[in-house]
Amino acid sequence: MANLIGQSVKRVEDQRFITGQGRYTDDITLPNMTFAVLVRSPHAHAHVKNIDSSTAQNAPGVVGVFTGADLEAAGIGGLPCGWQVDFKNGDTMKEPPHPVLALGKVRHVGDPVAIVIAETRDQAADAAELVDVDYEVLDAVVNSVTATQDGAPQLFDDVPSNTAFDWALGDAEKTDAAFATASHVTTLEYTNQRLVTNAIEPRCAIGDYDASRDHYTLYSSTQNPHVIRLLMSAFVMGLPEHKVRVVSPDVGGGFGSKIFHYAEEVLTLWCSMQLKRPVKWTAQRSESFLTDAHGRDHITKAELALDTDGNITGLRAKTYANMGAYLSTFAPCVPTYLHGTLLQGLYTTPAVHVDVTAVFTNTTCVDALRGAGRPEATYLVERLVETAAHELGIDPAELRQKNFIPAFDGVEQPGYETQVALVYDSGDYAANFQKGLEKANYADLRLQQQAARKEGRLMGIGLSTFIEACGIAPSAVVGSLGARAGLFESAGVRVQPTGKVSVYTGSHSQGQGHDTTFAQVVGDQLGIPLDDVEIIHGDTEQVPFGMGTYGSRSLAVGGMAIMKSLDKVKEKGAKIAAHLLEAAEEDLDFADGQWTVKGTDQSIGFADVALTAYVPHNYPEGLEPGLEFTSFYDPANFTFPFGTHVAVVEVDPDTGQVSVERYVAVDDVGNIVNPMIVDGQVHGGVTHGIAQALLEGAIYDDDGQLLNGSFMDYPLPRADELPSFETDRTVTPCPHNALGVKGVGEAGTIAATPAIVNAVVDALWHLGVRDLQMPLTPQRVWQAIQDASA
Ligand code: MCN
Repeated sequence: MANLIGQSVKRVEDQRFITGQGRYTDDITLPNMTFAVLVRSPHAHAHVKNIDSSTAQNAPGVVGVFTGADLEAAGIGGLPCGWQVDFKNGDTMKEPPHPVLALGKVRHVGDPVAIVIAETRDQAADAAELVDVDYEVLDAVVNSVTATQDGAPQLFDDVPSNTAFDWALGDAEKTDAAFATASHVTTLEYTNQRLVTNAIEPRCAIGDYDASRDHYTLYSSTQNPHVIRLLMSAFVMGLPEHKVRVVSPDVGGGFGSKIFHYAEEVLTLWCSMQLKRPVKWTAQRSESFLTDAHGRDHITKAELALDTDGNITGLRAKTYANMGAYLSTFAPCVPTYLHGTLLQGLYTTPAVHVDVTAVFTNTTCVDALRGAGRPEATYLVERLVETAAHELGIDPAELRQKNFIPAFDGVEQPGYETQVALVYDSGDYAANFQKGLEKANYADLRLQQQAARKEGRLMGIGLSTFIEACGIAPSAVVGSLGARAGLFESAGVRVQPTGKVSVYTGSHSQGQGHDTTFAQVVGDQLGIPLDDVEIIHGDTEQVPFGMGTYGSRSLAVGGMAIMKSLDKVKEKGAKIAAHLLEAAEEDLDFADGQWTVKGTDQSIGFADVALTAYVPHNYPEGLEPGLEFTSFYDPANFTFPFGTHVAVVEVDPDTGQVSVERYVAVDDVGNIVNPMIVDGQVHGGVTHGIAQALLEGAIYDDDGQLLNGSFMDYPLPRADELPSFETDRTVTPCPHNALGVKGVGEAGTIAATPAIVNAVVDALWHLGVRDLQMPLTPQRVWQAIQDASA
C-alpha cells in the first residue's frame, strides 16, 4: 500500500512475542542433544598450574570434558579482534591471544577454563564442580589508570604498562593555544562508569555437527550471524565457510552485547564435532554478568575553553578506556572512532583534541553497549557546557544557543566538517533546541525552580543536546581506520509468482521491530499490503550476507539495501508491464501497485506482472524470467541524528533521593518510517540513559571480584520510577540516503545520562555542589549536600 512510510503501524511481530510464541535459541531442542557447562575462573588473575578432570570425566551422564590444551592441539585459534587501532607512534596495536579456553593463565573472574558436557544440564553442572583446577593466584588490577602505572600487575608479558594502544585526534597545538588564551576554563574529572548490558534473554549457543554432510550449524543468540560465521570459520576454527551455517532466531535484546564473537559459540560447535551430538550452552544470569561484554568504563579529564563572551574556543580531553582482560570484537573502535570523533557535539568549537589510552585490566571485556562511545562523548561535552554555564553565571540554554553550528541541509549547503574527522550530514540544531525548550516550557520551569527553592525544595532542570553517528560507513573509509570488516548491508527481495514478497535482510532484529518497519518500506514502494510482505533474517543459509544490527544502522543501511533491490524489481517490472500493455516503458507511471499508461485508464497490477515473470509466455524478448534481486548498499557517510532533551528532577534534601519529574525528548532522526516504533526506541533508550545516571554501575573490588553480579545487587530501572516521557520531533532528512532517514535506536541513551546529571547538579549548584559522580545514588547525593554545606 502506498504511504505506508510514516504510519504508526502496530508491530506485526508482537502477536508472537506477547503470546509467548517467540522462538529463541534456548527454545531449540535437537534430537540427541547434550548440555554444556563451563568451568570458570573464580580468580581475576592466576596461573593455571594444572587441570585434573579425571573425576569429572567419570561422573554420571558426562560425555566429554575438554580444556584449552585440547583445543590448542586441535589447532583452534583464539577469538579475533575486528578493529585495529595502532599506537600514536605507528606501532601495531597490542592484541594478545584471547584463547577460547584459558591457556596457562586466567585474566578475569569468569574466564573459561574447561567445558563439561553431559546428558543433562544438571549433570554437567555437577561434574563441572569436580574439575580440579590448581591456580596460583596473582595480584589483580581493575582500574585503567592504575594499570598503566609502574609496579601494576601485568596481564601479558609483551604488553608494557598493560596498554593496548594509545590514540589521539584533533589539532593539539591549536587546542593548547585556545586554552592558553581562554578567559575561562572549565575542568571536569570523572569516571563514566562500567555498565552491564543485561539483555532479558541470556546468551545461548547450540553447536550441531552433521557428520553425514560434514556440515556445521551453530544456533546462537547473536546480533550478527554472518560476521560470527566469518570470524568463527575463517579465523578461529579453520572451517570452510560454505559448510558453516549460523542461525540466530528471535533474539531477546542485545543492546550491543550480542554483537561480539564469544567463546561458547566456538566451544559448542567444536565439541559437537568431537561428540557427534548437538551441544547446547545457555548462560546462567551470573555468567551473563561475568562474561557478556560490558560497556563504558572511561576515566576522563575534560576541559572547555571559553572567551569573555561565552564563545567556546576549545575542548580537550584525556581518557583512559578500560578494555577488560582481552580485546573484544569491536572494542578498539569504541573509545576512539565512536567517541573522539563526536567531541565537536553541536557546537562550532574551533579547536578540539582528544587523547585516549586503551588499557587491559583483570575485568570482563568491555565493548560496545547502546550508544558505544557516543554516550561517553555526549556526557563529556554536555557536562562541560552545562558546568561552564553555571560557572559563568550564564543560562545553560543561552550558552548553547550562542555556540550552535548554523543550520545546513547537506544539499544546498555542504555538510559540516568538524575538527575531529567527521562531516555531519544535515542539521538544524538551534531550531531543534528551540522546540525542546518550548515543549518543556523552559522559561516557566526556571520560574518554578525559583519558587521551589523558596519552599526549600531542590528542583533541577537539566539540558542535554546530542549528536550521534549512526550506520558507521563507508567501508573504504572505516577500512582505512582499522576496521577489519566492511560495513555495508545486503538485501534480497524475492517477488513470488503471486505477487507476495519475501525480503532477506542482513540486519537482524533483537526487538527493534524490523518485521514491521522493513515491511512498511516494501509495501510503500511496491504499493502492496503489509500482509503481503515477509521479512526473513538471522540465518546465513537464507540471507546472502549481512553485517548485523548495531550502531542504529538497520534502517539507514539495511533499509537502503532493500530499497536498492526494490528499485531493481520496479525497473524489471516496468519492462514486463510495458510489454503487456504494449506501451513504451517511459510512458508508464507506477503508483499504488499499478503500472498505468500515462493519460489512459490502461493499467496492470503488480501481482499480474509478478505472475508473468514466472509464467513468461507473453514476455519481453531477451528478458530473464523471475523477479528477484539481491543488492549491497554501502552508505556514503554516517547518518547524524541529533536532539534536545530536558530533564526535570527533584532531590530530597534529607535522603539524597532523586525523582525524575518530567522528561522531554525532541529528537531529529530525519524522515521516519514508523513514529510509534521510533517513540518506543526513544523511550527504551532514555530509560537506559537515566539508569546509567542514577542506578547502574559494575563494582569490582581490588581483587577483581564483581561485587554486584546479580539482579539482587545490580539495579535496573522500574517503570514506577520513571515519568511518562514527552516526545516530539524535528525532521531534517538525511541527504545521502533515498529514505532520508537517520538512526534512532541509541539516541535516548546518549542524551539522557547528561540530561539527568545536569539536572541534579542544577538542583544543588546553589548549595555549593559542583559535580557528582555517577551513578547518583541517594548516598552520594546526600553526601555531596552534606559536604557542600559543611
Ligand atoms: N526507524 C524508523 N525511522 C527512523 C529510524 C528508525 O522508523 N528514522 C525504526 C527502524 O526501522 C527500526 C527501529 O526504528 O525498526 C530502530 O532502527 P535503527 O535506528 O535503524 O536501529 P537498529 O534497528 O539498527 O537497532 C540497533 C539499535 C541499537 S544500536 C541498540 S544497542 C538497541 C536499539 O537499537 N538495542 C535494542 N534498540 C533496541 N531495542 C530493543 N528492543 N532491543 C535491543 O537490544
